[in-house]
Amino acid sequence: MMLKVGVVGTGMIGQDHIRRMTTVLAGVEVTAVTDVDVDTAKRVAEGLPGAVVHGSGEDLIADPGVEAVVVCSWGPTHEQYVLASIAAGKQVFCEKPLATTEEACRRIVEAEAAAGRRLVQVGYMRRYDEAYRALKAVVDSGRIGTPLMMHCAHRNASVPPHYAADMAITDTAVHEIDMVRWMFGEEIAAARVLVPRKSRNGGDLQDPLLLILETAGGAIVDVELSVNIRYGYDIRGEVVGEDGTAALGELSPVAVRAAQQLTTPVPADWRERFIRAYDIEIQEWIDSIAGGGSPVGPSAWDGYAAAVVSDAGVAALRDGTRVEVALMDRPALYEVTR
Ligand code: NAD
Ligand code: ISE
Repeated sequence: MMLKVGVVGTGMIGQDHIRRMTTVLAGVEVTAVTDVDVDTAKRVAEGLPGAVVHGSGEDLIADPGVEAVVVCSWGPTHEQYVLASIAAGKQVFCEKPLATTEEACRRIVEAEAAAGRRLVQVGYMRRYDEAYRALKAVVDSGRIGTPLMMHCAHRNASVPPHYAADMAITDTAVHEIDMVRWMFGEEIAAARVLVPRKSRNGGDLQDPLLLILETAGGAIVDVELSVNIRYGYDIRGEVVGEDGTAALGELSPVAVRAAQQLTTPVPADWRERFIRAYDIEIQEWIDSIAGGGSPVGPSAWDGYAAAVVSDAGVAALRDGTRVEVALMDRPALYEVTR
């Protein structure tokens, strides 16, 4: 049986997920697409025999030919499509962030809890990345002792024109926020932001930033956010434990020695760096919900918790202060997470 999926938002990641669902993954077909940019949606649909182009996300969600929804539109539009999917009783995979504010995520959590079953998965794909999984396995094994600190770097070669000041936290650092909660198995308790001098590559953006996160258990994580670094897409992470350290390895499968130089390629962007992680993430989502099951990946609660920390990060950036994080009580639906 093929799971019939409708995609809301046919931009960069929407097209990338459509490519993997149609040429890489099993048990899925894309039966409908929509985008506020109708021409883009129509062009994408040309490569999808039989797919319907809908005039709105709501129409797509109501389509009986759509069993599950993949939301790949801009962050501020996620809430409306996730809530509409829950109301329709349809499974929804929502690209990160779940929504761009705590209040919006809370409404999603409350709607899903009222529905009484998991219908939402959030696209935090680092949890599926081989290197991050290997790093977590070392941390969980106790081999480096209790983790005390983590150093991270999140570097984008460039960002699109609609990338606004807060997005360094809400759209970029939100990956580290989710990853740290998962890596340490703890909530994040407070955030601060340090502002170094500005890169000439960033235009009006304050770029780079240094986000400091404190976990509930007292570990400290620093995250360098450089979103116009030009040389490529570079994601780093090193956990410092009591007895040792563990870091994400160099990811290139090849190193070239020529003309007195040693070179290894740097990925161009997230599509290249995390290609396998996205494949595994979406395949596991399809497999978990096919036949009426529930998703087991990052939940609406994870999306909510990341948004609360991200709001704290935005406030810390604005006010230059340390901002504490306070989460609502976790509904029983989310007691079991992985
Ligand atoms: P994009 O601008 O390339 O594409 C977004 C598309 O959504 C555009 O075509 C736009 O016209 C459309 N859109 C905007 N508002 C809409 C609405 N109300 N209804 C329907 N369509 C609408 O952006 P992108 O890079 O593809 O990012 C899309 C989402 O995916 C963002 O939430 C982003 O954070 C997320 N993302 C995740 C990753 C990841 O690593 N997991 C990587 C890139 C993007
Ligand atoms: C983008 O939306 C992503 O999610 C990428 O993984 C991240 O590196 C980038 O900074 C975001 O804008």
